[in-house]
Amino acid sequence: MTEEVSSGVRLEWGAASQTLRGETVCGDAWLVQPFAGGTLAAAIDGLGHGEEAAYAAGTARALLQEHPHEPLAALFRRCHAALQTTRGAVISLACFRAAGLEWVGVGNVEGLLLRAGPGLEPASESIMLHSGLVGMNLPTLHLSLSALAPGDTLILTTDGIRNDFPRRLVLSDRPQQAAERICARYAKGTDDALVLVVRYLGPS
Ligand SMILES: [Mn+2]
Repeated sequence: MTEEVSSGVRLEWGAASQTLRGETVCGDAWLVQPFAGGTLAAAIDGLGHGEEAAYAAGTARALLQEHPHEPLAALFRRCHAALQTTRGAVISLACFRAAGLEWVGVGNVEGLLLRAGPGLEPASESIMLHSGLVGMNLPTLHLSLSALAPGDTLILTTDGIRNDFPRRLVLSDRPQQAAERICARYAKGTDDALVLVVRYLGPS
C-alpha cells in the first residue's frame, strides 16, 4: 500500500505473515497508521502462539491504531497497562516523521533500516531493542532518531523469521513483494512469523 495523505511523509509498505501450523489465528500482528504529522508502524509478537497470543497482540494493535500520534514511550506505557491481564507481547515501534525515523523495541522484534543511497555508511542501522515484555516488565526506553532519505527501507521481523535473509535484495523489490518473499523463504516454521516492510518515499 502507498500512503500520500497529510501525514507529512510518503510511504509504501507491505506485510506478510505465517500462522504456526495447527493454530487457527496468528499471534503476530502489524500496523501502519498515518496521522497528522507522521505515520506509526508497529510489529507485535504476542507471547507464545494461538488464541491467547493473538489476543495480546490484538489488544496492543488496537491501542496503537487509536493513538498513533502519541510519543513512543507513552504508547509503550499504554500498551503495558492494557496487557497486564494478557500473556504480554514483544513490540517494536517506528514513527516516520519529516524529522526522521524514531524507533525502539521492547523484546526481540528485529528492526533494520536499509539505506537506499549508494556508498552511504553505515549501509544499515538496527533498531535499539530493550529486554522486557510489554504487560509484564517494561524497561526504561532510549529512543533513537535516524535521518531518512528517499528509498530507505525499514524491515521489522518477529522471531519466527530467520535473520539471514539477503538484505540488499529488499531494496530492489516493492515492499509487498519483499515481505512475501522473506516470509515464504525464511519463516522458521516453529512459531508464527511476520515481516513488515516500509519504504520512505519522501516528504509529502
Ligand atoms: Mn514469536
